[in-house]
Amino acid sequence: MKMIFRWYPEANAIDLGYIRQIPGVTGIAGEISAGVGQVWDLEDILRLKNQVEKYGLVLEVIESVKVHEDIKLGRETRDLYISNYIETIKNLGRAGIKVVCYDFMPVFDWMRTELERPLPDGSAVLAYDEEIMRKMDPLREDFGLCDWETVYSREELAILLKAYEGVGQEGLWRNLEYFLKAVIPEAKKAGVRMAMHPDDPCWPIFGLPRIITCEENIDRFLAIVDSPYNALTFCTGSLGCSGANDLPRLIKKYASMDRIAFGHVRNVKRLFGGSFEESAHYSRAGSLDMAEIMKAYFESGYEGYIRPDHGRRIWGEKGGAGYGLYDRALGAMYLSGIWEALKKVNQ
Ligand code: DNO
Repeated sequence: MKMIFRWYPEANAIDLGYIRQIPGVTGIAGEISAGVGQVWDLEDILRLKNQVEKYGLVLEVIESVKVHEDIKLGRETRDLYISNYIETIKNLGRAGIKVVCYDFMPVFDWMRTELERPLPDGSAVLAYDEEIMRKMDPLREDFGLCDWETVYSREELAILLKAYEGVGQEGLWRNLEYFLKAVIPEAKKAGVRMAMHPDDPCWPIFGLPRIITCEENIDRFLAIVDSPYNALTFCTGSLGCSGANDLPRLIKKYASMDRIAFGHVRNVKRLFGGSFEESAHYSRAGSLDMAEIMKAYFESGYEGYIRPDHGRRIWGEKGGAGYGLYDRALGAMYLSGIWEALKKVNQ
C-alpha cells in the first residue's frame, strides 16, 4: 500500500513541505488547472512533477481529469473531447503517471447541503441532509454550495439539466460505454490505469442520473472493458453513504480481481433517512469500521495507492472544504497505524 495525499496546486495551496512531514506519506495525487476538455501539456505535467519531487514526494496519481459534459451527454462534439482526453492520458503516461482518478457524475461532483456543520467537539464537517436536498434547486439564486455555481453560469446549468432529461440512466450507461471503449485501450498503451470514482452520494440527485453507486452497477461498469486498466477509485465515503454497500466485502472482491487502482479511505456517519455527515477517520466517529476496511485491503495483498479523504475543519484551520491539512494528516496516520498493526499481527 502506498499512502498518498491529495494536493491542489492553487495559490494558497498547502505547503508540500508540510505534507512531506506526515510520516508514511510518500506522494501526492495532483492535478493541473486546465479547463475541462483541454489537452494537458506535457511541459505543465512535468513542471508539476518536478515541483513535487523537490520535496522528496512522488507524483504517480492524478486526481482528477474531468470528463466533459458533452461526453456524458453523448453530444456530437464528444469525439473531439474524447480525443483530447486521450492526448492528456498519453502525456500523463509519458510523465510516468500510473493512475488517473476520474468520475462520470453528471454536472455535479460530490454534493453536500452544508459545508461547515459544527460538531459538539468544536470541529466542523461537510454534511448532507436529505430533507434540505429535496428542496434545493440548483437554478435558484441562493444555490451556492460547493463551488459548483462558479463552474457553470445559471443559464448553462439550465441547459445542462434539461439536456440530461433526455439521457436517463440507460443513456448515461451507453455514453460511458462509448467513452471507455475509446479511452481504455489507449490508457493501456500509455501505461495509465483509469480509476473511476463512485458517485457521491451514491444515488441520483436533482433528477440527474447517477450510475456508479452499488455492486451491481460497479460489476456492470467493470465488465464494459474487462481490463485492469478499467479500474476503480474505491471511495469508502461515497459508497458508504448507503448502508447497503458492504465495503470490506466489496474491497476484497474488487482488489482480488485487480480492479482497484486507488483507495479513498474515510469514514462517514449515516444519519436518519439518507442523511449523513462526514466524521473523523476514526472508526468510532462514524458508521464505518475502518480496521475492517484496511484489513480487506491488507488481506487482498493490495499494493496500490491509498489516500485519506475529506477531513474535518479543526485547530482553527481555514481553507478548501474537506481538504485542509490537519485532519487529513491525522487520517493518514491513523490508516498507516492500522496497516502497521495488521502487518505485525500477520507476520
Ligand atoms: C471528492 C473527490 C472527488 C473526486 C472526483 C474525481 O472529494 O474524491 O471530487 O476527486 O470525483 O473526478
